[in-house]
This record gives sequence, C-alpha cells and structure tokens, in this order.
Amino acid sequence: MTKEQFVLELEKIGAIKFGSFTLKSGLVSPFYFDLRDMISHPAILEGVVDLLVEKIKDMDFDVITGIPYTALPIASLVAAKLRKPLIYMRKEEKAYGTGNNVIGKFTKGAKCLVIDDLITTGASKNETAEGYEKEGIIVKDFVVVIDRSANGAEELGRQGYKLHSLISLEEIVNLLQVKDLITYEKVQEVREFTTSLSKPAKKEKYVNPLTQKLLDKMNEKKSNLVLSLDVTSQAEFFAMLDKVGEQIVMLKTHVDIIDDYDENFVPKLQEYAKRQNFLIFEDRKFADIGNTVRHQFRNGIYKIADWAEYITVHMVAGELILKGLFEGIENRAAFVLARMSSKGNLLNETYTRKCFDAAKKNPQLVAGFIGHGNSVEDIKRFKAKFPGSEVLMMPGVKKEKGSDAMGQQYITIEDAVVGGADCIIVGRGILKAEDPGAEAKLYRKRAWIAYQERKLK
Ligand code: S5P
Repeated sequence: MTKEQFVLELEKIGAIKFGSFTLKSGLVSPFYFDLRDMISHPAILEGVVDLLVEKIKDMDFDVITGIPYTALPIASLVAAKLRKPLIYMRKEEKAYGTGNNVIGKFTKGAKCLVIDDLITTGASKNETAEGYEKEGIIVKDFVVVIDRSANGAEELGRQGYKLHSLISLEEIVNLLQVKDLITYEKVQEVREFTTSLSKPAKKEKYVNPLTQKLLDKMNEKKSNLVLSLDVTSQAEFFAMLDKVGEQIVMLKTHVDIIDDYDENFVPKLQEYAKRQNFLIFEDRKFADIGNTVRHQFRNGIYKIADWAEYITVHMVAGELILKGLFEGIENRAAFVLARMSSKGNLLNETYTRKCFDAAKKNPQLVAGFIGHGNSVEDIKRFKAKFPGSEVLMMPGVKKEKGSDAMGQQYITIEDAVVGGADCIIVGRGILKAEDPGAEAKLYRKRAWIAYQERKLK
C-alpha cells in the first residue's frame, strides 16, 4: 500500500475527518483524527505496518515500543516483522510485587524506538521517554503515523528527541484536495488552525514576589547556595553560621531538631539573617489537612509563620493545604516537594504533575519546587514542566555523586545546576567538612559559576 492509498483508506473508514469538531479543550478544530479503529481493518493495518517498517528499518535501535493503547498492537507487528524485541510500559504505575513497570525483556542501556499514532504538540511524549529512562532504557527517536502538529518536531527537539513521521497533516490535506475530497477553503482553515496552535498567545509571565525576592538576593549576593543547617544545639547552629553565613543566599532550618530551642533562638537568627544578608526557609514539610497545618504554621512553640518567609509543603493532602497555611498571612510562600532525593520515595510522575497543577492554580502561594533527578537530562525534563517561573531548589547535592546509609542520594553541584537547579541545598557536604567556611566558599563558587554558564546558554 502506498502512502496515498493509506491516507485514502483512512478517510474511507472515518479515521480522518474534516468538518467542525469541538475538542476537549473547548477549541473548535476543522479536522479530527482517530486511528484507534485501524486495527480492525486488516488491509489498512498491514499497510501501516509495512510503511512503518520501511521508514525505520535502517534506524539504530535495540527494542521497539508502542504507546498504549492505539500504537501498541501496531508496534508489535512492526517489531515481529523487523525481528526486534517488543517492550511496553504499564499504563498504571505498579506499586507492588517486583515494581517492574516495563513488560518484556531488555538490557540496561538498550536503545528504544517509540511508535505512536499521532503527535499534536509534542508536550506529552517526554513523559513516555521519562518512564523508560527511569528503567535504564535510552529513548532518542519517536515515530508517529500522522504528524498533525505545527511544530512537534521542534518541540521534541528541544527536549532532546527526534521525531519521524509517516505522513504530515499538510500531505493529507494536499492529497484530499487533489482528490476533491475537501475544498480549498477547508485546506486554508486547517492551515490557519495549526499555525494558531503553534503560537500560544504571549502573556506576561507572573513572578511570585517571593520568587523574585530570592532571585534578587541571589544576584545581589552572587550566591545560589542554601545551607541546610541540620544541627541539634543552638551553640552548634550559631557557631556554624559564624563560619558560613556570608556565603549563603538562604538558610534552611529544621527548627524542631534543636534540643535547647528557647525564645532567644528566633531573634538571634533574625539578627544573623540581617547582618549576614540571607533569607530564612523553615523546611517543616507541612502535610496535614488545612485546619491542622494552619495551626502548625502559626501556633505551638515555634510560631513558624512569624519568622520563616519560605516553608516546604507536601501536596499529599490536596491543594487546599495552601489555603489553610497562608490565608490571612502575607509575604510567605511555599516550596512544593514535587520530587524527592531519597531512594524509593513514593513521589511518582503523576504526583509531580499534580503538584504542578496545584501551583498553577495558586501561583501567589508557590515560590518554587523542591526537586531532584538522577542525571542532567532527567532534571531538564522535570524543570521544563514547571507551570510558571517558579525556582527549582535542589537538595541531595554534594561534590561527588553518592548516597548515605539512610536513603539520601546525591548528585554533583554541576549536574544539579546544569540540569536546572536554581539553588542547591547543601547540608552535610558543608557541615561535616574539616573547614566548613572554606567548603561553603567552594560550593558557592562552583554552583554560582554553573548557574551563570547555564543562563548564558
Ligand atoms: O527530597 C528532599 C527534600 C529535602 S527538603 N531531600 C532532602 O534531603 N531534603 C532536605 O535537604 C533534608 O531534609 C535535609 O535537611 C537536606 C539535605 O541534607 P544533606 O545533609 O543530605 O545535604
């Protein structure tokens, strides 16, 4: 079957339609493609498989996958024809048993070619790649049957992937017009529609005032180093600040681990913050229902709301926790834990996406996200999905990659920042050094240089 015959067959079975269709987003589209029924037409199925085989047979890959559901049966036929192993990803992440989310046999480092039916914007393809990359599989190429996007290849290219397509929307409309199956006006309408999609309306980007405050302080102090001062006595706490306070843009506290906390602690901390010119961030990780976190933030011994401009929040209880925390309080904002650094943590991709959704709805309450990643690429993809201009704060950073005995995982200063960390959060890397002052200087210098270089790119 030729490409032209294939398109005409698709039109015949109603898989490609031109008219006026209201999409889920509310937009009215002049065309509608749905390739799901292709599998029930053996001649068409055979046709698309042959065309795909021809397209990819000389490409460099070890395994093939298809994105469920539409592309999976197609990918399995292609894999069999090319004598290449097929693998696929569960649609729901598995939370029990062996935890294997990829079905099929593969070796770590295998290059995987991903088949899908359509590409619209390219925005969702990297989620697929990310899932495989987490399992040690390398994804570089995507092959789609129809590219109906205006700039999908460009979008994927930005994320580090290459898009190949059997047929483009332009080819389809041209062919159908030649065959008198659609009018010239329709073709124009389609073109206008796709160009309008590729040019999102330019909006002034909202910047949370506390995000701005942090960015300003970073530039003023030429530091993106956040010290995690995890010590258990006031004496140690302030002795350490004497050594490193000048190097940091922000101090992260766990106030509840200080054995001899008393009413002198906060005023003294504030005096240091003013003198050494840093911001205060209490890493309290609020996670309860709105009414409870409201009190945990304002009341009790620590009265965190009185002195910490930035706090951490787990979104596990739902986004109304933000209302509970901040209602009636000004000049305070959250860093939402969208990913964690600890081994085996339960924050999966769906959870991360929900954190972004919650922030999108409450931009005035969220200054940034806490996140981590296992490589520069991994962090880049995570950061690319931030809903607005939030900052990425990254713990689990040391001079060398590694881990501790209690699940903490470290990546290097440069990997963190090149990937997208705006600030690095460092605890033991500095606290346990022989000369914490000198070590803080070194972390500060390396992180700041990496940050400047990233911004130049
Ligand atoms: O995912 C996370 C989130 C946070 S806020 N992983 C983390 O390690 N943290 C915090 O960063 C953690 O509570 C600790 O205070 C700091 C890392 O300390 P380090 O000694 O391992 O550098």
